[in-house]
Formats: sequence, C-alpha cells, structure tokens
Amino acid sequence: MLTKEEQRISKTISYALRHKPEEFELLLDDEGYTDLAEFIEKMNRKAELGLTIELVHSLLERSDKTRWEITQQRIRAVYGHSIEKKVVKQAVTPPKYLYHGTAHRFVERILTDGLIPKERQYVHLSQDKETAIMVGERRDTSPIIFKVRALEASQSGVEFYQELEGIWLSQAIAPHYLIIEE
Ligand code: HQG
Repeated sequence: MLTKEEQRISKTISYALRHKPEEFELLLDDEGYTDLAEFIEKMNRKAELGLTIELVHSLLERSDKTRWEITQQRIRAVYGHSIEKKVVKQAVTPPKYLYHGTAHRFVERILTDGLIPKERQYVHLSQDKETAIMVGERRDTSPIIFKVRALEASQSGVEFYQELEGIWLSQAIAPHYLIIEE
C-alpha cells in the first residue's frame, strides 16, 4: 500500500513514461525503455519529486498496480490490464461518488449507452477527480469528467469491486447515474 504522496509520485512517473516523455525530455528506445539514472535526474529536475533509485524500486515492490518495470538499469511503462487480475472480485460498497475521465468524442455514446467495459472486463472508475483527469488525458488533452453516482448504482444492483490505488472496477453503469462535471 502506498501513501498518498507515494501514489502521486508513482502516477507522475507513469504519466512521464507513458504520455509525456517529451515534456520530461526523456529519450525512449525502441522498446520504450529509458536509462534509469538519467530518468531519475530528469524527473527531479522537472518535477522535484525527490526520486532516488531506492525509492523507485521500493514503489515498484510495494505497488498493487504496477505501471512500469525495470530491466538492467532501464525503466519503461507497462501497459495492460494489471489491476483487473489483482482485484478481489467480491462486491463492496463504493463511496457516494466516483469519477470517470474520458475523451469528448465518446460523450454522446456514453450518455446513450452508459459506461461499458469495452475491451476490458470491467468499467474503471477513479476515486477522485485528479485521477480521472490523468486517465482521461490518455485519450484527450482536455478530457471530460463524469461524476458517477456510485453508491446509488450499487444499491440498485450494479457490482463494484475493491479500490486499488485510486481505481475502482464496476459492472456497466447506466447513463442515469452519470453527471457531467463542469
Ligand atoms: C470509453 C489504465 C463509447 C471509456 C488506467 C474509455 C485505468 C465508451 C474507453 C485503466 C463507452 C475504454 C482503464 C461507451 C466507455 N461508448 N465509449 N458506451 N463506455 N467508453 O482503456 O477507463 O493501463 O478500457 O470512457 O489507470 O480509459 O490498465 O478504460 O475511454 O485504470 O494499467 O471507452 O487503464 O490502467 O478505455 O482506463 P479503457 P479507461 P492500465
């Protein structure tokens, strides 16, 4: 389990490796790797994270939702559906609201069909708006954020599963439970 501050650092690392290598002046090789020592130096310069090699390894070992990997002094982002394999599939009660960040081009369909798992097994929802923005930024530089009436949906029989590092999984969510955040 990571502390809030560690989660923030971990997300910034993922964001840099996955979405904005140029913003952090990272040079990725063909396999998406960058030199670990250089990576740490650049991240500290650009984002003042106070990163050390020990901290990067420690975050990696203690994180439930691994977003990157290290091989021979190089680091790269890991894609995949890691969280869906790790979450215990036993329904739990979610908080009143959860969030979902996505691209504007999907809004119309979502308001008609609701949130559906698409290629995944479950819909991914974020515990807070900040996380939803990061997830949405993978698809849209200025993502749209839905506020999801999660507790109500769960009371009507939609199943939600244990949160891991700010992400909840759920079954499909009907449009009725979605509110567009201004
Ligand atoms: C959209 C990362 C049209 C949905 C993150 C999303 C997250 C619809 C996309 C995790 C729709 C699916 C998941 C509908 C949903 N019509 N579009 N009815 N319903 N969509 O990647 O939530 O990479 O499967 O808004 O941290 O973006 O797994 O889901 O844009 O936890 O480690 O269809 O991915 O983690 O895209 O992200 P995704 P997501 P990992």
